[in-house]
Amino acid sequence: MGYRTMTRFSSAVAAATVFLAPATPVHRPVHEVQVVASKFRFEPAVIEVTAGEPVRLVIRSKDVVHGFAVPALKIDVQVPKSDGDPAVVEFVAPPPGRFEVACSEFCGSGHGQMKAAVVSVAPL
Ligand SMILES: [Cu+2]
Repeated sequence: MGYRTMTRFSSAVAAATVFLAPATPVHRPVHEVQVVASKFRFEPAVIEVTAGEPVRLVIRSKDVVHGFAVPALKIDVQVPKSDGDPAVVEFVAPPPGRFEVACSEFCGSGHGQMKAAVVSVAPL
């Protein structure tokens, strides 16, 4: 009797699991992008992401300290110089649009021209 009850319970759990599976959030793998900062550019200069996906930017400097700022997304991190750890930024890609990136740490004569963009596109 005890055994049967247990079996029925297990079957019910299994059925419930199968039934609920489609309702759980869709698994969204993190879109990781390696970004290299150097005097006076970011590579890639256009970081394309898909609206709604989780994004991780791993930003390394090839030379001095830089900053990676995306004011519209409230992102502003310091990027340590080349022998330091990379800066890591995680966010959920915003609705479609273009979001300007600028260096936010004075890094020399071309600092003001050190620009890039995060471009978010609609999912297919
Ligand atoms: Cu700079």
